[in-house]
Amino acid sequence: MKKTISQIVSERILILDGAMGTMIQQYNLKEEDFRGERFAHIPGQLKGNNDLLCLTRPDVIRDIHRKYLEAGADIIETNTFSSTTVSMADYHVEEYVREMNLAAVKLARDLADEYTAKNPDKPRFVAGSVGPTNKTCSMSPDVNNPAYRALGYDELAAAYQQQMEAMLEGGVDAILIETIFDTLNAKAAIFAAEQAMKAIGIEVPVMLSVTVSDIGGRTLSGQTLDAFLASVQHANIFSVGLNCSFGARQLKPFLEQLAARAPYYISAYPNAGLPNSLGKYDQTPADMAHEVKEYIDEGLINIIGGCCGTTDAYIAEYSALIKGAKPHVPAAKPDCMWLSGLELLEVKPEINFVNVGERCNVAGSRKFLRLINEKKYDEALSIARQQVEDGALMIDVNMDDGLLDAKNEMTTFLNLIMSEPEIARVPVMIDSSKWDVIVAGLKCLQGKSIVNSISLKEGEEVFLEHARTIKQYGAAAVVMAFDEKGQADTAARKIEVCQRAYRLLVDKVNFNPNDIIFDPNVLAVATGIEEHNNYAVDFIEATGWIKKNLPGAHISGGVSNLSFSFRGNNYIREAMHAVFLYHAIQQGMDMGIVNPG
Ligand code: THG
Repeated sequence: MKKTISQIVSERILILDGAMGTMIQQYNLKEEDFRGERFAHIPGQLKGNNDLLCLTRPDVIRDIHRKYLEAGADIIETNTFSSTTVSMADYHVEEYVREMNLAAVKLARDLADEYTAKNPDKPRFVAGSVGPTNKTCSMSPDVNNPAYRALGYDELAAAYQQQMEAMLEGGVDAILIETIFDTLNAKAAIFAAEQAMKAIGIEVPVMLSVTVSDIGGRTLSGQTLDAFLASVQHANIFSVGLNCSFGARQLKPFLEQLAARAPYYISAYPNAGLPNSLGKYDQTPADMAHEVKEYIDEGLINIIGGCCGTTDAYIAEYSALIKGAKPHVPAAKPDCMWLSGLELLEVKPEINFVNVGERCNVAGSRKFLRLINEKKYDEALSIARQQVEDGALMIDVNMDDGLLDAKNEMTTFLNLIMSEPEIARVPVMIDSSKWDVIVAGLKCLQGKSIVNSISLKEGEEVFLEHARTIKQYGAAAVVMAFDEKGQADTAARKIEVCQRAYRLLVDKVNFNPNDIIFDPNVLAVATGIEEHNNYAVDFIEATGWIKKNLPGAHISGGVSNLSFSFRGNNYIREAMHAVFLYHAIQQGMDMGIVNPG
């Protein structure tokens, strides 16, 4: 039986192939080569549509794969970087996407198998190349309309799923989502990979490779690598790494950063140095090998290859370098909650308390409601910005108002936030009692967010379904102490509901316990009704119990609810909140929706 990538990767460093584009250039192909007779009728230019060569000049692609296999590559990538309807629409050939992927996989598969048969001790693998497409889900192409998106999450995920289903049918050994410049595109690809694997009934490892666009080590969409890791934490990932961006030397500090934190195998396929003034890469194979050797000597990697400018001559250098080298040992999984916007927010015991800004809530702020009603988004954004300036580590966004199109407003506002780096820095809590509003929100955010909220109000089935969806989109969840019988008010009821929800989430959904945030209901006290007077104490008691008995789970609450009876009297309200938090934090409350000002 041929060993799988997963079996071999812990034994030795694997060699991935080099660039496809650079190699294709060497064949000096013409428009007729790309077009063939088959695509004579397609308008516009087809030259440059490298993926189409799988259909029109398969001999060229086969030749390139063979060169890389000869050079010692363990893994070759299919020539499918742009083979999605989204990218192929530019060339008017989107209807051929499935066929392109099937043909591309077959070319690589046949050759890989041929080389494996020749030397079974060195099995060769095929990774299905999945590029970021030519559009971004997190940014607007229109400077005058920052809420606009040229591509939506659903459309992109559907395109990826079509591509990946063909790849799986063709027999790839892995799916490689590469040159990630926008984490939201990557999340749509991960989502699609899971759907495709389910539909086809074949599971293969999913590999991720990010490209950083500046020396600060951020993606084009502005995320740090640590924030990126939080965003994809929900997925079943085999390896993560970096490609393109820079040469091996310039990439190294970022690779170190990934290798130190990512609980996956690490890959790298840098460019052949930095491009010269003509855009050409002139680092020699020996120079590049010298730089790559540092990665290997320092135990940073498991999979090494090449990107722009590299050829089989570069890849041929690697066999000698990896001989006897120790593969990287993945970092341990985090034992705390990771959240992210453009930056990482790690919620660990040493962090005393996470302030979640409450003011971007149409039900909690008359001013915010008015601004959204009047479509004064600039001013509405300044409320978000002010909260972050005042120390909010996250912001809660709620558009639930009977007279608003909540789904639309949520999408617009979250898209706008993404264009404001000072706000987008922090993670978002998507607050709605309407499920479709929450899902719409999840499709806008590249970071790892919190869904606010789910509960057992409508029974176990709906609860489990919502939890599974949240997990699939990669978010944490606020779980309200609410069940079929209603809102839990006493400590005993709060404990009963939270314990039941915890068991369902952990046992049935395999939800990460660190991603569960219980909200045992901060209810208003001193309302004049006697039964309400112990509500705060009940919350605090339940908090202590949950913290001790439900490992990993966090505790949050809407603090301002406590003092609703004293609306207008902020002096009293603030004093009540301070006393409440003093006791609740001692019992383990570690998050709270508050007015950070
Ligand atoms: N748990 C969870 N989510 C929540 C709540 C909760 N989301 C909403 C709410 N409760 C928390 N947010 C607020 C926001 C504002 C106020 C209270 C809770 C508030 N607002 C002033 C008032 O109504 O007096 C606003 C005055 C104004 O500026 O208009 O008190 O419990 N998971």
